[in-house]
Amino acid sequence: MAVRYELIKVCKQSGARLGKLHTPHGTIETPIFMPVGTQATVKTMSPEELKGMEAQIILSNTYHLFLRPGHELVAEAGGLHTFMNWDRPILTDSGGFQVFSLSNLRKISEEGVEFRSHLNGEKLFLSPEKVMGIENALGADIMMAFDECAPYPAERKYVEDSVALTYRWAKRCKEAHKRPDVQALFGIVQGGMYADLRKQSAEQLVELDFPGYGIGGLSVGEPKELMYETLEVTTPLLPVSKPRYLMGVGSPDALIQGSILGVDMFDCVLPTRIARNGTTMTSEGRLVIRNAKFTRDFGPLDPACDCYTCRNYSRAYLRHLIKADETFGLRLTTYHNLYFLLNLMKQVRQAIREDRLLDFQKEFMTQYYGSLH
Ligand code: PRF
Ligand code: ZN
Repeated sequence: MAVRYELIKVCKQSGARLGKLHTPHGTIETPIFMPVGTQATVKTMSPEELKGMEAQIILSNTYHLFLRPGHELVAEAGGLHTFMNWDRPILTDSGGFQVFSLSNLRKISEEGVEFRSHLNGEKLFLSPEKVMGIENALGADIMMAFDECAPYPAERKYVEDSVALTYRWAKRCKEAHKRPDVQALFGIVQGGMYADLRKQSAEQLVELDFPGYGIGGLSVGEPKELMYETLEVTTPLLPVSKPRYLMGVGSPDALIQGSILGVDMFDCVLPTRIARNGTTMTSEGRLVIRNAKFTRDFGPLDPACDCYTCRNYSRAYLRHLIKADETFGLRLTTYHNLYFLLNLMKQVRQAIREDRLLDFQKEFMTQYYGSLH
């Protein structure tokens, strides 16, 4: 078995889980936020910088690396870890989401998905077997099964079929996975916002006995309350002894509430994406650094933050760099935003340790959103 989850404790106040996930490239502490490195790089950050902010695991994408530069090339380089010079754990998503959100002219069949590349229009095909071949070639510590993520809203009949297909594909993924001793394959629970379909999907996947479970199909445009309700009926159906990963979710409030509902892993492009247009996350909420009111603000971006950016540069300087389209500005805001979320999760883990995650949530929400939401 490539990964082993160790449950350290459950927060007496909130029910959140504190754990460790042991992988071939080291142990990560959970709940955890995983920075996204779609193209085998976390945009603008070097691996040394990621280590400096204490990133423990990063995520990459099968869909993108399959299109460019191709998984054979990454394998030829010695795998993704060597190719990108990152020696800590990596998780690869399967493309089950990207193929639906990015590619053109998708045709889904029992066999797989035919689509056109969003880069050059080339006609391509992905099946569970093909995706396992790609993820085995990339060599991440954790690989995700090929699933179908239903859109929101979606008719019940559509979601029923998508749950059934996701199950059959998960079975085929498990059979096609060549290196279960060094790469852990996680199944993905779907089911849209239908509680009974979530239950069906979770039961089917648990029966296949994966070393961990993704929770997919959430944060696809539904109201946040509905996401939490759906999550609340899903996590109790998953084995206590296995990690749960809420896919594509990473706003500060969702990281805390997701942890409370029993999630161990999160990823999201939000911190890195908004950083590049000058939006930052601070202890007092979002701050848009381009704003004219920061022209002569020579104080740090976030006085409560001790990251490299906040220790060394002013809001005025960051504003200047971002307005002048300077690369260094993108790097500084990206560094801070990632540090902010990694640090938030560190505080979440400490609060679980001390059985006070609900108190922490209340404090954080008041400070960050100015209310309890
Ligand atoms: N499936 C996969 N990747 C994902 C999702 C999913 O449902 C989501 C949904 N938020 C993000 N990334 N394979
Ligand atoms: Zn900072």
